[in-house]
Amino acid sequence: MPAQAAENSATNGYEPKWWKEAVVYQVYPRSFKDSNGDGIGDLKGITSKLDYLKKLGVNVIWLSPHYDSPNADNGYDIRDYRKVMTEFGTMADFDELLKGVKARGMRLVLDLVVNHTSDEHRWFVESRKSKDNPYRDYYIWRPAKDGGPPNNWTSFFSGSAWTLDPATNEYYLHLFAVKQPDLNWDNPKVRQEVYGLMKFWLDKGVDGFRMDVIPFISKPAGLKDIPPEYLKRPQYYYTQGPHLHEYLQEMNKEVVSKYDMTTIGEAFGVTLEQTPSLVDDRRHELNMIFNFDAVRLAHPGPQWVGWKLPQLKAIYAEQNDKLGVHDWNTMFLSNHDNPRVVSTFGNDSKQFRVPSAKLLVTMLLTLKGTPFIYQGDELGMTNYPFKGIADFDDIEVKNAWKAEVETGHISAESFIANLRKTSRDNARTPMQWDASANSGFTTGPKAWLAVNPNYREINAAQGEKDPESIYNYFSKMLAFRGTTKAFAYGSYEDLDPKNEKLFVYTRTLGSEKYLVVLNFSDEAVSYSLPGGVKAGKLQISNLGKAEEVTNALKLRAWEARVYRQ
Ligand code: TEU
Ligand code: CA
Repeated sequence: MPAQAAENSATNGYEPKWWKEAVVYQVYPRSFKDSNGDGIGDLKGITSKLDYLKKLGVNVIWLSPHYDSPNADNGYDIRDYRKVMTEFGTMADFDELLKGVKARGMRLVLDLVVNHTSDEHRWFVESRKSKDNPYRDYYIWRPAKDGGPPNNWTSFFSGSAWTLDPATNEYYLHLFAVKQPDLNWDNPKVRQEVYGLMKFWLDKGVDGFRMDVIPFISKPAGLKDIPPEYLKRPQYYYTQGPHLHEYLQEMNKEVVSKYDMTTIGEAFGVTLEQTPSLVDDRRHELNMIFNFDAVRLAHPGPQWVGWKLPQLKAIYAEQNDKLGVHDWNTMFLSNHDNPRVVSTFGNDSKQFRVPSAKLLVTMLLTLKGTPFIYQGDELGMTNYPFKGIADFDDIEVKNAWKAEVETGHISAESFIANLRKTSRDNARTPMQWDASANSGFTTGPKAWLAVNPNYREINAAQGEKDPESIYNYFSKMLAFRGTTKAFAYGSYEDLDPKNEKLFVYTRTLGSEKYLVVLNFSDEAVSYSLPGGVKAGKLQISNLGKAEEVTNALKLRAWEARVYRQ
């Protein structure tokens, strides 16, 4: 046996790493906690809630962008990478937050948004001035073609990905909003700027980066038209740039390899087949990526299509098959770009919200891959009852309204009905801290986005007080996972992939074997474990004590159990 493999026999061949054993909690600063009553969450607000996060039991905090920004896309349009967004506070507030995170033995991961900047970034302000400006080549400029945009590329926020700039009468590329011009990574100066700003934050002591749409940094050669088969899902085309791996390896050599840090690529448009090319640890590119197959199962495109349990299981089985000991996976079903996890994959009715939210975290923390929890999931926060276009803030929604509803392609009713299930704003409503006005999120008269009206029942104060709450169950599950290496490194086997109601799987590390049984339905289910498997000793159940069993289980609606075999 090679030395390395022998060394890693206790971890099933995986090289042990802190980021493989951690659970990450995503904070969306604008909606987490407002400290000064202006209705906008801020860094001081986050610092004031670090004890809450520590008590919950998460190890790493990922902060969505906190940099200076005109907020065309809530901070994903950065004006100055070395400055804190004024609404969020000052650099001193950031240093205080980082200190607080470290003092509690947690880690901080920042968002690195370097596929594009804001159009108000100094580089773009210069770049658009003239064709011979020293910053011209920091972005992607092209002349018109046949009196229109240079190619057929579309923006994720509706319309062409090209905007004509009158100053020089050329088009610039923006895969997202008009105010988010794409950087030209083929320019070595741009890459050096990025490495410099990464070091700026790493030298302060942050523990890594979640990299926004990182597979888009190298554009497909020749900027040709999107081929017809990709037109509906251009993200699978935009990830085909020829230099992606070269740039990530360069970034690793110049920055990442010099720090004890983690890298998580947001890999919208990357297939599972392509994944090892980004995360195989012998390639020195990224530690792990977000694959969208599971999170977008019910809405792979803009339209809600629903989902079935065997489809979700098939995704996890395939991930398990296609990723080897040199790769690593992530597990997540929610973030700031997706609707609420309990509303999408559970059942957010009065009767089943609590058990289904608990079931979902049982699953996320016992599947293979580093779990990511989105703020408010620990309270079972739900989608928002949107009534009309005025209820939304998201630029994606506003642009789509103009493109689809105002042009008469879609009726207002069906547009809003779809958004109630799919909109990003579902996840962006303020954290529900307590039953006081504006859910205790702000002391001011108005939060930047309306609080979900269910905050009087669903809030952190309730969660911390009630021993049967979703919050306390999360905390128990997090502690369990934290002390059980089999959930990080154990092998995975789905015992009944076709079952439409139950998800039944094992995680095995050496002699340690766990059986997870999840009832994803509104009904009780009687079930005999396949192949005479015995359930073993019950470790955790989301519905309190379950009957003692050998191999015939009676599961209540949305019941989740973990056994040690
Ligand atoms: O998201 C890009 C992405 O992959 C999509 O989820 C996208 O936001 C949208 O849902 C397309 O329909 C990242 C950020 O997470 C998102 O908040 C930003 O808006 C986007 O990049 C641009 O920076
Ligand atoms: Ca504030």
